[in-house]
Amino acid sequence: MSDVQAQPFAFALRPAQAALLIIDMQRDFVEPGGFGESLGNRVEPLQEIVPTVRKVLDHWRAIGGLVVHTRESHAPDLSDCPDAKRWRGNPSLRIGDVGPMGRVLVRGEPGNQIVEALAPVEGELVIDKPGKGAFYGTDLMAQLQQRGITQLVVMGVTTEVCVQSTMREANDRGYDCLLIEDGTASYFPEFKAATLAMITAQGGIVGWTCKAQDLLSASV
Ligand code: C5J
Repeated sequence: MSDVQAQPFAFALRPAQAALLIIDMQRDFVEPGGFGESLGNRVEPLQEIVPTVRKVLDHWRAIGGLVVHTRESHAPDLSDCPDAKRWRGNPSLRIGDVGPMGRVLVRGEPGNQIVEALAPVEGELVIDKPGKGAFYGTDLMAQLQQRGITQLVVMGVTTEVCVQSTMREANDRGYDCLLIEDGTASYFPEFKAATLAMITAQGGIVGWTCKAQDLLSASV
């Protein structure tokens, strides 16, 4: 067990029972021309975290830890995409429409792939999730239980949407979550800051946060 210097207090990491969970680092959200940009967002804040996410990923691979990647995605017939999600707002591209990287948020399309620098390797889990939380409509919990995982080290995008939703779902299922502050990003920096604050408030009501370097220094 290693104590990671974290907020609101040290996180007692047990690497053999911890998974690295990387949320939705897919081209749709991170690259220009994708869904995120079509919603009017600047993708640069998401691109900026890629080197840090890669550094932590390399470290986790080196210590032999379980890596789980998620992708927000829907079946080609959109049977798992509620109308309420598809028809909300007035975006230039809706889920399922054809954009510069293929059909938006549809499984198997180019835009739905994890960005090249973080591409999954053999032995890593890839969870396709139709919702914002990674536990909804997926077998993530069963996969974690099979491997004796009780702690989640979390990175990815976006901080206040899929990352936070996943951490809250994980809380309700009994997992301790440590979010890497410089390994997560939002299109709205103020939402990221608010999310980090609300996660650690009230004695870590949702979980812990730390810098990537704090994790790297502790889990050797
Ligand atoms: C969004 C996500 N922002 N991965 N998805 O719709 O946070």
